[in-house]
Amino acid sequence: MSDIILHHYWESPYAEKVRRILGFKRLAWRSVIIPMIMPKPDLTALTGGYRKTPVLQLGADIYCDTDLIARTIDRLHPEPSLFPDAGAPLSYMLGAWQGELFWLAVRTVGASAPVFPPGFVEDRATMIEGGLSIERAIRDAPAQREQLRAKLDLLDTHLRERQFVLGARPSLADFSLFHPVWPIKMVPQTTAMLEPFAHLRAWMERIEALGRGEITEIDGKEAVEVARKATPRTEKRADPAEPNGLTPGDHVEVVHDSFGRDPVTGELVASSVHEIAIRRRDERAGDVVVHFPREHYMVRRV
Ligand SMILES: N[C@@H](CCC(=O)N[C@@H](CS)C(=O)NCC(=O)O)C(=O)O
Repeated sequence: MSDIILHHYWESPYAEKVRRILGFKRLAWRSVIIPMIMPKPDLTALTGGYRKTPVLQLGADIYCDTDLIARTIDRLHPEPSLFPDAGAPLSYMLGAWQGELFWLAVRTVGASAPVFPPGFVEDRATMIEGGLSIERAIRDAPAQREQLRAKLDLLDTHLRERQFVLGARPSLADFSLFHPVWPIKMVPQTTAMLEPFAHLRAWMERIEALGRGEITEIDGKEAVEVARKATPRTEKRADPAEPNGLTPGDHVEVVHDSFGRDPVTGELVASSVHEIAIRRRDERAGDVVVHFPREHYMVRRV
């Protein structure tokens, strides 16, 4: 089995979701710190254009998006399960709420403290269709703080009766809902927002107690070299029920349906109801297979 390499930066909430999953599974992993803003030359050599954080690398197989990263880690390291009590569908359904919580938290933290480095806002503006208006962000900040409080209250009330989001054991739902609250706790100017929510705070401590696994640092060039020396492990697999009739060998483009719409193109290798894998060749990384989830991604023949 290939070593786990996670491409991330420490401030990224979505990366924190995966770091905590790796802690929950007590896994050893290699950490590659990627830049917070573009360009990210080592990362995009592997992904073919996807620039978001985090990305999981297993040899020459590259996994984009935390939904698929979680599924992949759980498939390779099934114990303890991320999906106890058949909780996978509900965990994924809560993903949309995770996204709402994430945006409210990021905007509230950003409006409360100087957390964004130079060039950050301009960089993120390129990822949003129609750009990003600072005036609008400032105007909406008070209302978003209230919306955020309402969400935190729902989570706190839910956790009054339970140790974890789906019951007695941690599941993907916990990691999905933990990471957007984490920056609110970490940034001193917003920590007090969590004060009224004792159940939520106790739940966060239970997740933090899981740690982040055993970490070794490597640099991006080394990770590209790992891919170049490896052979992708993904076998050709057609999905007989593929709604648009896509089959292995087709040239396709995969793009997220909203934030960060950088397309990745390649030859379809395998697809199923929850995953699509495309092969591409990179000057530096060699032959790689890049994997995406199906939910929230658009796949088109090119
Ligand atoms: N749906 C994606 C969302 C990831 C995401 O939006 N991550 C943020 C960082 S927390 C990001 O990519 N920001 C832009 C960047 O890092 O370049 C996932 O689940 O992985």
